[in-house]
Amino acid sequence: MAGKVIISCAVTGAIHTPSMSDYLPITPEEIARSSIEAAEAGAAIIHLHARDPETGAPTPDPAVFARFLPVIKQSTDAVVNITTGGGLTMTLDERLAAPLEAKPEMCSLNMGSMNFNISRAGDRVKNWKHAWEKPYLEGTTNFIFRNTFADIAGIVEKLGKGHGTRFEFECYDVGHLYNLAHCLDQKIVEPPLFVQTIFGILGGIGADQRNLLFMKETADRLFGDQYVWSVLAAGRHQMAFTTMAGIMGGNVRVGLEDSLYIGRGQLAKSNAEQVAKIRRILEELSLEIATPAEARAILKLKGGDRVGF
Ligand code: KMH
Ligand code: ZN
Repeated sequence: MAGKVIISCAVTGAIHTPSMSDYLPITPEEIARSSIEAAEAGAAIIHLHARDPETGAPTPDPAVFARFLPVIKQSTDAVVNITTGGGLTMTLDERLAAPLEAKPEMCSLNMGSMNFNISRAGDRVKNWKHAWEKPYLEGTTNFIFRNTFADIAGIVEKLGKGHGTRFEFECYDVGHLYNLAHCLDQKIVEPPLFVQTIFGILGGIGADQRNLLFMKETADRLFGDQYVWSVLAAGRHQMAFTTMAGIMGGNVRVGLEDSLYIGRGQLAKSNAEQVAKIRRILEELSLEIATPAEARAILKLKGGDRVGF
């Protein structure tokens, strides 16, 4: 398994809004179909948020998740990873409602409180489809994405200890790596740690190549062989950063949550298109793609038959 690259695909997220791309999956049927296509294209892990089927607004409603989770499970072998970050207006209890019902193999776990400014994400939009979109984005100039140490420990307690869920540790800056190292030191979290280093969110570390090296060096120093490294980068940096991660021995995340584009000025028509592109690049570089079973073994996951959906 050594050297196999795990491709994660984050299919819809809570950053992009329906007016930014007609290809963003919104309804449970669209989210299921897009996830299945991404898995067929080579994604071993599907990272999921839910949206209100009418308005496309991010929703924490477990009933909406329940409309696509079983469909994905029945149609693919991919690891289902549910967000605990939710959407930018949700309380922590709301963020945890669906994961606690679904008890998935994997959940995201955001490793620090931070500014999370996506107010410019809609700059190219000429016609807004829904009234919520513009204020949702503009409101993030005054938004703190809350993830205190107590919040983090509580999530691990409820989902990790409670249901055997393991985590995609979302690290948006160097300090988040140190927060995770503290949790490892305190035995709050257990290795192997799946560390998702994130570049290019306004409020986190910038998408500068030297930062990629710096985050990797820091993670190596803090976690040694106790971690599995993955990279995502926002917007136009997505493919370059994931390619560099592959070359450096890391794993990658793509998907319309992180970027709506497939090339310069060209909207991606599906999540699968992005998965196929990074797969093609990695295979051209003689790297091998991990299957879901290999991803489960690498990350020590409990298995797709031990979830609540
Ligand atoms: N939206 C990404 C930058 C989460 O879902 O918990 C990070 C993310 C957060 O995926
Ligand atoms: Zn997410």
